[in-house]
Amino acid sequence: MKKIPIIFSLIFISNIHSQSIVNERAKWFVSDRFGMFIHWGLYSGAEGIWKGEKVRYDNDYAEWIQYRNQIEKNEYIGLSKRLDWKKIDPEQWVLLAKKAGMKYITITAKHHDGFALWNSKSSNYNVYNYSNPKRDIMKELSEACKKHGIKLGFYYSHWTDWEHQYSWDNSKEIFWLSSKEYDRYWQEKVIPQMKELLSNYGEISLIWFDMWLHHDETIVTKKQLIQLKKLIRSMQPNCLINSRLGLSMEEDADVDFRTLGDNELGKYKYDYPWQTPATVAHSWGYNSNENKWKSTTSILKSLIGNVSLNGNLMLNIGPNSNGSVPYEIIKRFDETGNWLNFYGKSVYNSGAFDLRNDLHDWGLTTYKKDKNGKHYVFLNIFDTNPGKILKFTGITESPQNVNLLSKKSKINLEFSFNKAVISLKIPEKLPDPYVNVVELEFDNKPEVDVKLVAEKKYGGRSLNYLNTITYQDKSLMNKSERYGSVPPNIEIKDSLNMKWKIFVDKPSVYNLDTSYNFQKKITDAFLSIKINDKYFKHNFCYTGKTVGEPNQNWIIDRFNSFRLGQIKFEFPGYYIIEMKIKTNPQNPIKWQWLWMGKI
Ligand code: JFZ
Repeated sequence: MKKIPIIFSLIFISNIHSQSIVNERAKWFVSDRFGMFIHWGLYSGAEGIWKGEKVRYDNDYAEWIQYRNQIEKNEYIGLSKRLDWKKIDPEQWVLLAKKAGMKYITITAKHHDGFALWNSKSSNYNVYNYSNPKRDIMKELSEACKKHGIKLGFYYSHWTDWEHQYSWDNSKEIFWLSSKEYDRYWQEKVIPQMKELLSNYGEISLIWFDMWLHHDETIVTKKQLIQLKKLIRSMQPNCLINSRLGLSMEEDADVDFRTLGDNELGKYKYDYPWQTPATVAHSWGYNSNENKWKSTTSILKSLIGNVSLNGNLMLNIGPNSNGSVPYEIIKRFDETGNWLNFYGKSVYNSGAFDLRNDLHDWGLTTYKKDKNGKHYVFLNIFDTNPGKILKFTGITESPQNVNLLSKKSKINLEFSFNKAVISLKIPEKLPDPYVNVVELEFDNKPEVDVKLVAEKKYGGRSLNYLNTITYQDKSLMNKSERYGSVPPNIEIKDSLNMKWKIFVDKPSVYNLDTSYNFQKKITDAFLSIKINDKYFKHNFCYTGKTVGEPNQNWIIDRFNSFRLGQIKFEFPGYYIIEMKIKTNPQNPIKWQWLWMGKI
């Protein structure tokens, strides 16, 4: 029998890579960028509390309350009486999505509890039988979506179902199922219900499955998954399927977009469509115990951050027992929608630009070519000094126009261009309290130099293992440890050469510092730097130990900064910084960065 890990925190997604190009089907998806997730069902009646007790377990997802608090089915179904059928109004959810600037909705048509939110002919365990008056929530929602021009998708928990006798109920490690029994669940519930969802609710834009393991590690078979996929393709050929279907790329590359982990924002640029499912607090279903809300700025940063890497954001609401959404969410959604009203061109139909997305510390860039053939690079500014100069490094031709977007009209910005740096004068008063957007307009797609290391907001450059000229194998980097008290570093056991390229736009003087950890008291390990014809040499010194967390017995190797000297650039231009580190396997060095601090 296949073994299934049961502990939630140990679960991670099988990294299913979807298609490597955007197919016709997914064109709308990569243009829309922002969607709404809705978790609502019987669990919403509990609101995160059962018999006076909070939802159990550290990962206290409120929609898991039946499983976590061990609620019997006959008691759990009683929650349908707590749901306030007079007040519940799915159209309100659609209007909220619209107001927030979201273009599509995915709702939990059936979550793990197995309860269908529509009038299902294949299972009595559905909302039509347990609402008063009888309701088909999916019908109402699909009509409201149609009315307001929002695309609709269904979340369907295929692998897990806590209701059906022969389904996977997350406790079956104790009472195993035979594959034959499981297939009964599949053929009696999953397939017929999927047929209903694809027949009776108009056009369905996507089906969102939720299996976070590869099928090899579950009771589900490849055959069953392919049956499901074929059914969708035959009934609604335009409907997208996400990667949590549970097949791997090698077996079947035909999934439409990749789903990252819950609240896992993008780190890398992908060419294929992908999406982060995210919450505003923590739970997906309504949880009355929660009060840590992400700010509007952080929501916008998550959205823009994903778009800057060709990804989408799907942000969740968990309406409560009367179908209403917490004020804190409404407020943030209003603010987000309001922002998108004015600055949405940086998000909708935009994607990654050709430069590294972490190049600048003032914000992130997005890019689009518009209908008229103009090219726009959007500078989404999170952090800048009003009245000061903001520098954009990496584009090697001058924009035709530079505008600061605002609610009234565009503000033409003064700028200067010098070979690879565009300098903008940021006004004293910025138009937006969250994220300001500057658009650089070009007639052609601008040429870039991807190798340059940009200046930080306060001047200076951090040269490290990841922003060298030559490709570096990222996997060799040691990640930060112990809550970041040990910073990311590269361990050098023999020798390593690195090279960086910078552009200096004005004559200037820099201090050169380097940071590392070295635990030996010898002198045959050294570093040398060459810039033009100037050399800097440094013998690695013993950096010793430090306490990682005050008043705790937590002693770590120390990373310390050392001054190497000063370098003067008399002329503007491109410069190469070359660094050599030499040591031997007995004396490894953990090297962190070279800092060029502007004086
Ligand atoms: C799943 C559900 O269990 C949860 O209730 C919610 O619907 C969420 C959107 O999806 O939870 C997951 C799924 C995948 C991971 C973590 C939680 N994962 O891959 O890390």
